[in-house]
Amino acid sequence: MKVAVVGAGVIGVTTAVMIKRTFPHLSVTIFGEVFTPNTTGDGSAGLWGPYILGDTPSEDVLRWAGGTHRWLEELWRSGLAPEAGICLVPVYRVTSDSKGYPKPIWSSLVYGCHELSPELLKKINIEQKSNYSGGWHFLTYTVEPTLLLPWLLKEFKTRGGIVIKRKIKSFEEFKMEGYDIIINCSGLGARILAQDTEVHPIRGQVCRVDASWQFEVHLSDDDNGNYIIPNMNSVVLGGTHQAGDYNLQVSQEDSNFILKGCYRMSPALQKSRILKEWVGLRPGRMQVCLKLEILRSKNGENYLVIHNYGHGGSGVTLSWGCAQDVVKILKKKIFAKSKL
Ligand SMILES: Cc1cc2nc3c(=O)[nH]c(=O)nc-3n(C[C@H](O)[C@H](O)[C@H](O)COP(=O)(O)OP(=O)(O)OC[C@H]3O[C@@H](n4cnc5c(N)ncnc54)[C@H](O)[C@@H]3O)c2cc1C
Ligand SMILES: *[C@@H]1O[C@H](CO)[C@@H](O)[C@H](O)[C@H]1NC(C)=O
Ligand SMILES: *[C@@H]1O[C@H](CO)[C@@H](O)[C@H](O)[C@H]1NC(C)=O
Ligand SMILES: CC(=O)N[C@H]1CO[C@H](CO)[C@@H](O)[C@@H]1O
Repeated sequence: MKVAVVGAGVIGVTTAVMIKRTFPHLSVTIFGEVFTPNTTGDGSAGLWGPYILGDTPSEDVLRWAGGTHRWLEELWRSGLAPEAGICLVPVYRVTSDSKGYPKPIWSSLVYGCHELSPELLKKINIEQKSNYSGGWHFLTYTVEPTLLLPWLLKEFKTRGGIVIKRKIKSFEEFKMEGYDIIINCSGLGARILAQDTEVHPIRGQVCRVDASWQFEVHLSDDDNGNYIIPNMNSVVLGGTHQAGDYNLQVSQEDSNFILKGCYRMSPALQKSRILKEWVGLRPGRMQVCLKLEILRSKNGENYLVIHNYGHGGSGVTLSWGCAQDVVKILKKKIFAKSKL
């Protein structure tokens, strides 16, 4: 059996590793046009947290995000954090919404999640010149895709996985090359490749600075909110989320918004050095698409596709949990009926 994984972003790579680990004798090949350090995840801070997921059902979000959280915990605890780029960080997640911030559905997945007291909220509002109506404090992980992806690709290759840099024009190519199963992890590329016009770009611009003293995450869920997310060797300041915008150039207007907002939240950041500005296009969708589909090729043969795309602002957060579901589909629906 030959499996083709389309996509070398955080979704494709985690899925491919998971398949190779579970079914060591399968031939698994990753096809990608873009590889790390140039994928959508590479510019992100990789903070764990459901964000911009349309109306993806809560039980799916919890299962996928929970699977990833437990995986990060395992890696962190077993001392693999430096290679895989994982940090355990304290997070303040706040809102200015007049309804306040109801208890997040994912609160039991993170560590020590508790609501900010009115006193603390008041202090933060004075310090940050803000008007937050509610928020939560907890600990969770960041996992930097620029470190995670090379580390996972190395494991994939060590286990005999094949990696090919190539643009796929049509899924029919795979049938011709003798692949039995295609896993569709093409992110925004699914718009063209899978003719799914529901997938659309949600542009995000961020700025990386050198601020070794900044350990806390501050994240505002407001529409015009900013965020500060420390990674191992730099701190990510954000950010924008512009739906339908394909512009990959750094915009001066966005830079001003990011720096002004983050300097207001944490004035000490004015002393930090700007390392890099970056733009990425999140694969937005009303719901994450993760399902098996049997398609018919031009010459009338059936072939199997498992879709795994459209992870919006949470691709890193959902990656491992989604990969687990792809493997579940392979086990139950495909390999149960055929001899490997
Ligand atoms: C500014 C910003 C900050 C973010 N912060 C976070 C965060 O803190 N936490 C979090 O969880 N998420 C975050 N995200 C979201 C996260 O980055 C994305 O959800 C995730 O990277 C999507 O991964 P992906 O693998 O689906 O897509 P991509 O990384 O875009 O990968 C798609 C892959 O498919 C390949 N492909 C597509 N079409 C074809 C084709 N026709 N032929 C061959 N290959 C093809 C591409 O070349 C690429 O390899 C952030 C995003 C942005 C922009
Ligand atoms: C990433 O992009 C840069 C700039 O376009 C390019 O030089 C580099 O080869 C790319 N890296 C990979 C691994 O494709
Ligand atoms: C803060 O929010 C409250 C309640 O939503 C509102 O009445 C007030 O005007 C806001 N203050 C500022 C400074 O924006
Ligand atoms: C060939 C292929 O995989 N196409 C499918 C990708 O996903 C979308 C959305 O589910 C389908 O409509 C395509 O047929």
